[in-house]
Formats: sequence, C-alpha cells, structure tokens
Amino acid sequence: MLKLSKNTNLSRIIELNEDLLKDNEDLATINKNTLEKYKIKSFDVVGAIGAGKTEILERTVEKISKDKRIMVICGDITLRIDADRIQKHGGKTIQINTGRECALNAYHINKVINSIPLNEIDILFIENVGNLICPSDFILGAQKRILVVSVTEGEHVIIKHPLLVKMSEVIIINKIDLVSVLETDLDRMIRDAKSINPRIKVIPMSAKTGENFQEFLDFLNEQ
Ligand SMILES: Nc1nc2c(ncn2[C@@H]2O[C@H](COP(=O)(O)OP(=O)(O)O)[C@@H](O)[C@H]2O)c(=O)[nH]1
Ligand SMILES: [Mg+2]
Repeated sequence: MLKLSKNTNLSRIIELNEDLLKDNEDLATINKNTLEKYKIKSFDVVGAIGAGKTEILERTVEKISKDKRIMVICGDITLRIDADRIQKHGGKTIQINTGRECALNAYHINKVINSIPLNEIDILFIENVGNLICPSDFILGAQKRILVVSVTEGEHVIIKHPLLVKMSEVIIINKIDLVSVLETDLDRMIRDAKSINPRIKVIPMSAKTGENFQEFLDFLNEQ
C-alpha cells in the first residue's frame, strides 16, 4: 500500500492501478479458457444489494437443477447466507467472503475453479458482491454478464450506471410486481437500457411471482 506524502507521484499510483487491472484481465482470460475447455456455461450476475440476484438464482436452480449440474459461487463481504439460500434448491454452492473488497475478482474465481471438479459442472453462476460500481472494474472470465436491477431502485438506476449496462449481455429489471405500487416508469427503464447498449437483452420480470421468468430460462437455454 502506498503512503501518500507531499512528493507522492500520482502517475506511479495510476500505473500500479493499471497493472492490477491488467493482471486481473489476464487471469480472467485464463478462467474463460478453462471454463470453455470444460464446456461450462458461465454467468457473472451483478447488481445492487437487494435487487433480487439470490432470489433469481434460487428460482433458477429450483427449475433447472434436475437436468443440469449447477455450481453457484456467491460473493459477499461476510457470512454465507446467499450460498445457504441457493443450496436448499439443489445446486452446489461456494461462498467467497471478500472482507473489505466491493467486488469479486478473477483471482477469487481462479482459486475456485482450480479446486473443484470441473467435469461435474454444466452451468456456473457467479453472484457478485452487491454493488453497481466496483464490478465494472473486474471482469471474472465468465462467458456472459447478467445485470440485475429492480424497480425499487428507482427509474434512474440504469441511466446512472451506464458502464455495467454496456458490459452486460442481459439486464433483468426485477420486481415488476411492485410497479403499480411504486409508480416506477418501467418503459423508461427499458428505453434507457436499450439506448446505452442496443445489443442488450432486456427482461422485465418478477422473481417473486414468476411473471416473465420463463424468458430468462429461455435465454439460459439458448447459450
Ligand atoms: N416483491 C418482490 N420482491 C423480491 C423480488 N425478487 C426479490 N425480492 C425480495 O427482495 C429482497 C432482496 O432479494 P435478494 O435476492 O436477497 O437480493 P440480492 O441482494 O440482489 O441477492 C428479498 O426480500 C427478496 O425476497 C421480486 O421480484 N418481487
Ligand atoms: Mg444476494
């Protein structure tokens, strides 16, 4: 850790930062190649705390774990609440506690994939630490990124976080069962997502009621 003093060279700090991100990218490429070698479909699930990432993974595991061997890596700063929630529905889970880190990084994932029997997995989900900012710096090596936002975060949540929207293949707008109560402008959220990333697939859904959940399962199936 660099100590800031009067003559600290800022460009050196930036250089160090760039080295760190480059190392992360290199390791993410190794992870991606390993997962592809074992023909594992892999998804990095990102979104704010409370958006519904774990709920969506619980429902997903519940629906598809009869046919597919699923592993879920859950990232949180502490505890293994999410891993326990998901495990009840049939998937295998590993919880990573990041301590003070606000996102998982490729090193965490590399450690896990080097220590589990990859030939026993069809689909890997990685639930990132709840956060809409930090995960944009650290790619993990998953095949696709799924961004989860919810109508409870307000209709500006998408336009305010363009980087993650650009980096994702799918955006789930969750908790649509609450739109009428909150009067959130769902159409605006959909429009914003498409204007930031015209290639992104937008899936408004309710993980709670199951409304439109099938569209997400169809997306997974198509990969
Ligand atoms: N009303 C409603 N609540 C939801 C929905 N999805 C998740 N929740 C609730 O939102 C809270 C946070 O969900 P969770 O999956 O823990 O969010 P995470 O932090 O993104 O993993 C929990 O109480 C869920 O039961 C939904 O579609 N509708
Ligand atoms: Mg969670």
